[in-house]
Amino acid sequence: MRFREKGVIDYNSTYLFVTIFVLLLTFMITANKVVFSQEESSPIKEMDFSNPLDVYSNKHGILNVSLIIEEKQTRDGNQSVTALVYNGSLMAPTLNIKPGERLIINLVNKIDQTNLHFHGLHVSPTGSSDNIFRVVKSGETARYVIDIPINHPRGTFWYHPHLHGLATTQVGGGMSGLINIEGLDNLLPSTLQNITQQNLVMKAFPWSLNGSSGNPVYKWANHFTVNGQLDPVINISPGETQLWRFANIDPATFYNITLPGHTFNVIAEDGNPVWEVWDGKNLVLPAGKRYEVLVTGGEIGTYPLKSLPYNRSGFSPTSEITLATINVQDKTIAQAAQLTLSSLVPEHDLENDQIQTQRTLIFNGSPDNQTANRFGDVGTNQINGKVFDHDRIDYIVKLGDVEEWTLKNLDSEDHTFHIHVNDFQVMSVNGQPYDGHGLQDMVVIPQGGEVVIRIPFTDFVGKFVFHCHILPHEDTGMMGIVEVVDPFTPRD
Ligand SMILES: [Cu+2]
Repeated sequence: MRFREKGVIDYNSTYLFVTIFVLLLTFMITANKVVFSQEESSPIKEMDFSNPLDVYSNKHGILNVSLIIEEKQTRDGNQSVTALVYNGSLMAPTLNIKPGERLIINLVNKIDQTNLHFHGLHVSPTGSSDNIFRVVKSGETARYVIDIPINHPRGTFWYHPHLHGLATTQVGGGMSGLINIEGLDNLLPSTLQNITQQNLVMKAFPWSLNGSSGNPVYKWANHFTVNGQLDPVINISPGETQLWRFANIDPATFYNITLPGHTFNVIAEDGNPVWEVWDGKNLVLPAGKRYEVLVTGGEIGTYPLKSLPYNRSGFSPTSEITLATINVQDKTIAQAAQLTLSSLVPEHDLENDQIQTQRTLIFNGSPDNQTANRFGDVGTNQINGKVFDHDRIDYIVKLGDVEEWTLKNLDSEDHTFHIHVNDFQVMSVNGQPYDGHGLQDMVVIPQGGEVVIRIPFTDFVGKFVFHCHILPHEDTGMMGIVEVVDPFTPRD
């Protein structure tokens, strides 16, 4: 379904009457029972697990969309499940927009307080833009206006609520959707510009909100969906090259994906086209991570897109699971594309940039300081011995500075690092120099290890956050605030 601007249609009154009657009938049927077009493969009865709707900007360069948040009671086997959905579907709409355009969202909130974050976008963190300090109260409608810079990287991003303490249950309840900044294919050689593109959006269900003590708790999800479906079939021809967008928009699950007999040619990471294309046999996607890859169909047959066990986090499947089935079929004789591609954008290695400030951030859970939070978790997750405080600014950074941050993990499980607004380059992992392929907004901090990154703070002033993107860790304190200030403008 496309929300492109349509011309005026001149109905006569009979047509209009019939149209209104049909629409009313459709509404009455769907309002009474949420549509489930994928009943057999739907892990949760009576929820719509069909492919997400695609919405597009209009000819004036504006994408205007309403997101209505509702709570839906449903069942998973014998268990009662509360789902939190945008526009009635567990797969929220995919927002397709181009650099230089404006995204307007009317967020209609029919649940507890919430807000909205635009993960990975290089946009203003203030006012009605990507401002996670904003609170949208129950019953309120809030307007978000996001201006995408004309030079914004083309790639895959996503949106989700970002209210401290509620992020796990709201994202886990279903509230997350994809943003595609269009035009990545235009950076490919002409022979690859019209290839088939597919989204592979990973989300695990259900994250129950129902706790025995009356407090909501999250529980381990056991259904791993791709595009809202269990084990969907994805078609490709032998020798055909397709562009796949992998996105993990789950609150905490780590995936370690592989496709036997095939290689992923990574052309973008976290929405950043790479300056050096690289080949991966398997890709690790912690919650929040995106990779865009070229895949070329192998010999005719069916292949499981698998997630292999990833044992360095408490939030990953412990056994191998099949996420989707890749069907290589000889439907059309594809012309084998020449994958001589080496880069999509000019290299800008921050290795040679002048570093203004170095900082060290220590990530750890603190079992000695156990306090139960509202989710029933015990323990507090901290950065530099401090839990998140929305009234405390942890770091003040000058606009235009490049900083080097050393991220240390003292725990016996992996954490991740994500920062809003400005992406970073990974310089080293566990003391070994890292050959960065471009910028990224997510990195795994290995258990007991350390990662050094460099962050250019460009274009936008204001307050925003950095945190572990395992949302149960963020909700229990593993988050801090940075404020970017313009040294040439006096502060209030
Ligand atoms: Cu963590």
